[in-house]
Amino acid sequence: MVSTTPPDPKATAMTLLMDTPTTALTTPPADVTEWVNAWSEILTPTDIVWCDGSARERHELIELMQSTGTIEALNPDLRPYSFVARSEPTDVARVESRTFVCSESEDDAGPTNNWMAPDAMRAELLELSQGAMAGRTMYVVPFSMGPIDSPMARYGVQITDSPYVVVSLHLMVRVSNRILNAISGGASWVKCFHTVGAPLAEGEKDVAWPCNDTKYISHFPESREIWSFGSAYGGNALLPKKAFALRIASVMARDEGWLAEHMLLVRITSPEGKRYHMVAAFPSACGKTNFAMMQPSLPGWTVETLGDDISWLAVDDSGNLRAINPEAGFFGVAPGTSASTNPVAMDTLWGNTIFTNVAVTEDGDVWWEGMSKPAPTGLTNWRGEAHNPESGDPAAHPNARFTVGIEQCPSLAEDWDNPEGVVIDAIIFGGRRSDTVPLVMEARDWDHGVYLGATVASEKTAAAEGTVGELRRDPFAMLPFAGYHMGDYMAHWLSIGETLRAGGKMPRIFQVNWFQKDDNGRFIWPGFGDNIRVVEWMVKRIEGHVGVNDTALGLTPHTADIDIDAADIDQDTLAGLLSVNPVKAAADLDASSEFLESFGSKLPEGIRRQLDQARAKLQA
Ligand code: OXD
Ligand code: MN
Repeated sequence: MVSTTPPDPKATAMTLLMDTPTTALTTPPADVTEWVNAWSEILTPTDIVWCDGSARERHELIELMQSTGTIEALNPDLRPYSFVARSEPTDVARVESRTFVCSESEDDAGPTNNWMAPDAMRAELLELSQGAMAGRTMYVVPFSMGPIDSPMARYGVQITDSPYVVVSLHLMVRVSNRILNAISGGASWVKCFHTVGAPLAEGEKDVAWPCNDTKYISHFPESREIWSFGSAYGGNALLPKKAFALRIASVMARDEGWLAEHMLLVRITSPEGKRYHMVAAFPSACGKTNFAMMQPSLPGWTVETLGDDISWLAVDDSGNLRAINPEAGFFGVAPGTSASTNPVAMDTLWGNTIFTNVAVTEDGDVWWEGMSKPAPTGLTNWRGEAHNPESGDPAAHPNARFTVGIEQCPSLAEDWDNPEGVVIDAIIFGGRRSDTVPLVMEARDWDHGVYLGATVASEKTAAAEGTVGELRRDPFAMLPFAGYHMGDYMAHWLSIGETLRAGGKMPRIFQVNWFQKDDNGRFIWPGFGDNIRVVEWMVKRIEGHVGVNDTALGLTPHTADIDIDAADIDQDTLAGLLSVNPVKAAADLDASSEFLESFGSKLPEGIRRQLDQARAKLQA
């Protein structure tokens, strides 16, 4: 991007800490240029800027957004080179009701996705998009999901009229000209079109957060395209994240024989120095970022961060399951993050961070519910108004977020960018359940593990619109993210098991639930750094050091095998957390079964067998 003003040296020094190496762009690839020109004719932007991912480009956009009021600088002495954005109150979360999978056949989208015929969706969006970028700049952002040149990486280009989105992409993914050069060399790419859908008339003054009441987040799996209209928020607008790395990538993964999953990725090192790599799928806002940055409470254990939200997994030539994190940054939920729940995240956010919908303190720093108690006085709330503590309203929106580059994370594994990825020892599924699901269970084998993933349910959080607390079935934490029929998706998981059985190391599969509550509605398990106690048990299982109870639901620990020394919990309480209540389990099985049966003939035989076995075990 051509600069008009030289960046401030102090700011540059900081932004350079996390700069993406760029390469001079030769000529943009013909197919990308053609696509950009075709959209430009429809959208009629004032100008087109090809982005290169450089610190200078980011700095210019940050200055531009400060001048339009999209972001405000925080106090540089407290939060250097960091900014707060306040969204429109109608644009605060993923809108699942406006998210569509437009496969050629409705059957391919399945009952868990909204579907519209691709031609009808294109026609509708083309009409809405006529002149939609008038008065705005169209940015062309080339990016790689995964280390550039990794065999597991996939490329994309996003066009957008939102500088907020461009800067967020700089922090979240690898933006670089190198991708355009790779595309010129024949690499395939995903076409990501995004507009906030808020054209400006001649001379019209812009608003701080342009968006449109009409929203569409539409996916065309066959042509590997995403068309997003009307929102500038998170997963609706940062298309490489949920739209590409999960919905479109899950289809690519089905076609090419790998897995694109809503999973964190960590390296655990035991006191003996042995390393284990684990992925864990929990629904949105259920603690993936906290787990990925865990500070273990057991001495001698370390957790290194490789990813906090998305993992791509593939069986390598030796038959082992390998994983990479396709992203390069965090778009984390701020409320609840504190020096005690996630000190690593707090350190990660020292500066160079865009905060969205958080509260701001009198001295110009950020604040959100759960960060400290009592709340400071004189807060400005997420809507930019003086916060009234009497109102009962939170000062920060419950889905307030931080956007920050991964390299600022103190617990980041040194080799996080390794194109080879890491070999996975354990896969963990989990949901937010007040009761019914024990603290931890191990699957009997791969197929039972797939069944545990298939039957995950979770109480809803603020990450998407809807009623917080309501229980919903969320298989593999992928309900809003699988880009094709959930029944076929389960069959694909079963088939990966077959491939793994044929050769390499079979990862163990576990299910966890950190969220059981007592009669007063308080969480029983201490969670956070104490979750290492459960991980330690998993490692003992992997090493064959401990036995299990074979319960109706799965293999549970002997109470004595979970180390609760110096934890705020006693043996009886732990025994309760590990126990299976047959009445609740039977009711849950009925609910799972009804949900899974809605897939009809697409429900794989392997899952149906597991349902039958679970019923037989519960009745025994
Ligand atoms: C997220 C989500 O933003 O899952 O990661 O909603
Ligand atoms: Mn997520």
